[in-house]
Amino acid sequence: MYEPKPEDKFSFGLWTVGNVGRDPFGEPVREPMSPVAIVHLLAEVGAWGVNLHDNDLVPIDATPQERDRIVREFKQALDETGIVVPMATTNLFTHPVFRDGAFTSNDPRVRAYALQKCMQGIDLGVELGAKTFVFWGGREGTETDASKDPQEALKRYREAINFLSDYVLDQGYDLRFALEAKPNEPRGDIFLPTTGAMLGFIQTLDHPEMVGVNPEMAHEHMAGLNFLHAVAQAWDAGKLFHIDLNDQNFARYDQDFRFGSHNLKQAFFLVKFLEDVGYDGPRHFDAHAYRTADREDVKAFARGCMRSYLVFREKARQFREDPVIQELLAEIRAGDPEAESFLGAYSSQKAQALKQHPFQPDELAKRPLPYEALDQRVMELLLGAV
Ligand code: GLT
Ligand code: MN
Ligand code: MN
Repeated sequence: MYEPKPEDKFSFGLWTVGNVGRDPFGEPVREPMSPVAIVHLLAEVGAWGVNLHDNDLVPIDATPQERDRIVREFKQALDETGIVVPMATTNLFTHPVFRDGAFTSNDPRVRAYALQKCMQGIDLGVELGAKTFVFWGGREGTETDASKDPQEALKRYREAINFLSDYVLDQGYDLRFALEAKPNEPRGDIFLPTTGAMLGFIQTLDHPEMVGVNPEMAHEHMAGLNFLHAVAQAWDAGKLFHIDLNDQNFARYDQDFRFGSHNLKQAFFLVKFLEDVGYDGPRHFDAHAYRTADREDVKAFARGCMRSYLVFREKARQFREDPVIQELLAEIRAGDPEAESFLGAYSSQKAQALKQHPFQPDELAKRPLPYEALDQRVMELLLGAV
């Protein structure tokens, strides 16, 4: 019941299971794994897909011959295992050239280099079968606002995404973009810090239909926000092109914990939402194992992400079938035909009738809202007490 299946579309980045455990205070704790070895590990644990940055696979200084050999060997591992590449992206943050950003760098040579790197990353992603291309602008930001005009930065950001959209169209690629927000880290303040900000920005682009979002649970939590609400807004806008599932303590650095490891309730309501609306895109775990983990424990981490998703999916089914919850919800959500006749689309007749309607707010305020009982029942369902 909790075994991952290809139709669950569970994917991991090369950078996630391959994470060597370096942090700002300490050296790597795990041996690096080759991309081919990671593909085999993912197949072993039952994943469906692998995502990558250009340089997770092809080193930034590889010759064209080396690139072709690496890609050939990687494709062979994909063929052998049946693992697919649903998403690709560009590393615009590791090399020192991007220390002041890529698309928003103050140096036009860096901005142009970033575009070149993205076009090559897009070519690579398409060659591997990716249908989604993510942009995470971790270095697009400032430590001091003396350094950049934020409006000019947005203009540069927009021009870059427009340029690359036109490149995709020009090449005839079947590829959509997904913008991933994060409030801070590595920059002091990153531009377009939340999924909501990204959704607003997308509407200012030349090809908004090609561009959606890749919300990450940990990133919204870093900003103290409700991830489910961000995802719901993205879904409502038709923009949930991809999703990064993980976990995170609020108000911390980017922890990228195993999905379901920390905020059980948030994870549950998120899975329930994705299942209820019928989201059928990749379920990408953008997380990494604790720094204490060895290779076996990394597998436990990867299996844990998928298993937790499936447990929450089963809990969502139980939620829908639980008589106590459904009875409480029926009571809470009971309609009122007269009041409903005032709602919905405007008409001047309706407005006049509504203005004259004698409401009794004191009476309305007495309606029971047993949210305590409801929440307790949900908690007991999650904890296995019912
Ligand atoms: C980096 C970041 C992630 C992004 C990846 C895509 S890279 O690991 O922390 O949230 O999704 O660029
Ligand atoms: Mn993260
Ligand atoms: Mn992410």
